[in-house]
Amino acid sequence: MSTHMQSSTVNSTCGPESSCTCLAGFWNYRNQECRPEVVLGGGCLYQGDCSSHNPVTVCEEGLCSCPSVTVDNTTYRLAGGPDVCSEGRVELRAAGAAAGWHHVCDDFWETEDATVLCRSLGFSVGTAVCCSLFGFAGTGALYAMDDVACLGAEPSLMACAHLSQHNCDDTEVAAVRCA
Ligand SMILES: [Ca+2]
Ligand SMILES: [Ca+2]
Repeated sequence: MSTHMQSSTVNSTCGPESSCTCLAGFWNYRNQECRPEVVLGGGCLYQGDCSSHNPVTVCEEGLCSCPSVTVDNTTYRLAGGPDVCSEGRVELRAAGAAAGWHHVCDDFWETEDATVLCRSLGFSVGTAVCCSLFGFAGTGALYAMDDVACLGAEPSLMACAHLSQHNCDDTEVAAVRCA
């Protein structure tokens, strides 16, 4: 939020006695600069670029992202959904896997699977969302899992029965709504 700047700067407004504040949509970086607040998926330099707009989001690899959680050497997060970070496509990165975030194929992607993923991210329940509602995998995207068959009580998605090989194209991206 806008707090007092030491002096006038770009994107600030100043009152009497050179009392300056950042304009709406900007945040005060160390009383030196009014930086733009950034929405989910936008480019960031500092954590405050993201959290000034939404305290839930984090600046990771230069983009405002939903926070990730690591369980048993695999890191999970949601992407492509609204700013609240309670829904989006499932992305994961396993230790030792090829660089970048990998996808989950939506074959047999169901309530139990979504719930395991959502619980590992700190929510209570999950609803399965199919068919790339929150974005496509993109050409050459990597899938880490297919035919996920959770029973519902597993600690993480990777702990569920699944195939590591897949037969999916880039429109078959598993997503969730968590609550
Ligand atoms: Ca399949
Ligand atoms: Ca399933």
